[in-house]
Amino acid sequence: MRLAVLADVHGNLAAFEAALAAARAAAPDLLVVAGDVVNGAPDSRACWALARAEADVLLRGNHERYAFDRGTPAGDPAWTGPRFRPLDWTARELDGLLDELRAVPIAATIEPDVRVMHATATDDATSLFPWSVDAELEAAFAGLGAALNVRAHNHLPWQRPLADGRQVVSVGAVGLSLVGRTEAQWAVFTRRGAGWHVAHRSERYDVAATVRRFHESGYLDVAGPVGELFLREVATGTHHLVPFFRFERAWRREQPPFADEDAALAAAVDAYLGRR
Ligand SMILES: [Mn+2]
Repeated sequence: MRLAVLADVHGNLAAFEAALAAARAAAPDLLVVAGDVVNGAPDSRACWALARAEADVLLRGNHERYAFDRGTPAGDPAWTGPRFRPLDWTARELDGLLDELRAVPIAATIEPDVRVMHATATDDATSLFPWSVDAELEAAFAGLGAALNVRAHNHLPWQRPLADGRQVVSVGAVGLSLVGRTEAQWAVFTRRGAGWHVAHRSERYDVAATVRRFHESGYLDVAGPVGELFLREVATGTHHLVPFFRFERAWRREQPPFADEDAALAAAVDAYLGRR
């Protein structure tokens, strides 16, 4: 029994195609796409269509939820504001598909001893890292999940045992690698006796093709300054959104008032990128 798990595509079609080709070559019994297929890079619609066509099991993540809850009472009002302009592009891309996204689960039991999820078994946005304290990891899986729990969401490949011997494996990101290299990451699980062997995999892909899509699709005109930060993350394989928001908090304290939030954000991104 072999399982391929791909997650966190974030609209990066060239990366998704490369990871899918490698996953297919591994001849898995089941191919799972574990959420955050959309939002970030420009090609959310094409990535969603490819996920629907190729995945034996399709899960959604928090970024699908941002798209379908945006502008509804369930959504955060911030999701329609300047910081979420990339989501304007994504929502436009996904026109007519939002009910379909909403209908997809965040977790699934795919073998009696294997549960796959976007973040945790009951939540699509809980962050867990290799350096998370044991109590945090235990709390996220207390009474939940399976012998093998496969998650994604934080764009880092790692694995840790729980105190009771169950395993938590986090898979890296297909479309938004944040490990300092531009690569499409996924994982393959092979049953070995009573347990599972995991191999974290990474593929080279045509990063320049994805960068061109940012410039040629019209995305940057809609997504604005935060869209530029997504472009930086894709192009470099390093964090820019979290460092920017940290930078911005300090930077804003030194600035005069701005005419509006779009202007403030544009100036902050310019300052962060060293353009003024
Ligand atoms: Mn996520």
